[in-house]
Amino acid sequence: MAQSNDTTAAASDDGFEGYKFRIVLLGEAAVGKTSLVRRYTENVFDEEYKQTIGTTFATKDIDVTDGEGNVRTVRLNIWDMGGQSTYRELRRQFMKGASGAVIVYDVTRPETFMAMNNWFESFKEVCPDSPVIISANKVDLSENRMVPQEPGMMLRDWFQAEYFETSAKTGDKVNNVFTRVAEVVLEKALSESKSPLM
Ligand SMILES: Nc1nc2c(ncn2[C@@H]2O[C@H](COP(=O)(O)OP(=O)(O)O)[C@@H](O)[C@H]2O)c(=O)[nH]1
Ligand SMILES: [Mg+2]
Repeated sequence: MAQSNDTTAAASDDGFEGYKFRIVLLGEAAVGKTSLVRRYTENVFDEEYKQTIGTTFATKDIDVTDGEGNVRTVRLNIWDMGGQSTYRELRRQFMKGASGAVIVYDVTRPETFMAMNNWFESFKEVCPDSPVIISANKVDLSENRMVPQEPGMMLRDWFQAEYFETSAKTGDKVNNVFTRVAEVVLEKALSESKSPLM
């Protein structure tokens, strides 16, 4: 299931008609990947850190306006990788077939910023054509912020990715990240599909 129907527009076994995209959350441990997914899909936040064991999966249907102004319902299948991400082969399997990635760092921990390039490279190795969005997370912790905006902008230019400063705690820009991912991957799928849908 994890690797099928990534950009399939036709009706499938779950009865959903429309575009479905597999989106992966990447980044170092405890940067807030699970929290961002939970904020986005359930609108909750938990202060307590529970390490994600295995991968978790969430799904959300959203209406996205395409480049021609048509509203389309898009299903995001959002995958959040847990602690096994240190195993290269598992990481590759996890990324395989992803339409896009959200790569996350924690603005209070520079080492998580330093690891961004590694995540980006390994994603591009597996999914060279899939877009990436950068999330500079935990911006609510302004007193403890160690990574200012400028290095984030450099990453954005380097990755040619959009950059959002997010807080899973307050919800700041969390919807923007996922809405933008959906828009970008939809545009890409539409521009690639030779025959029109339905
Ligand atoms: N203050 C603050 N804490 C956060 C934020 N996002 C996550 N956390 C906390 O950081 C810890 C790790 O979050 P988690 O989502 O489990 O990280 P993951 O390992 O990347 O999935 C948890 O204690 C969360 O409550 C945020 O935006 N602001
Ligand atoms: Mg997690």
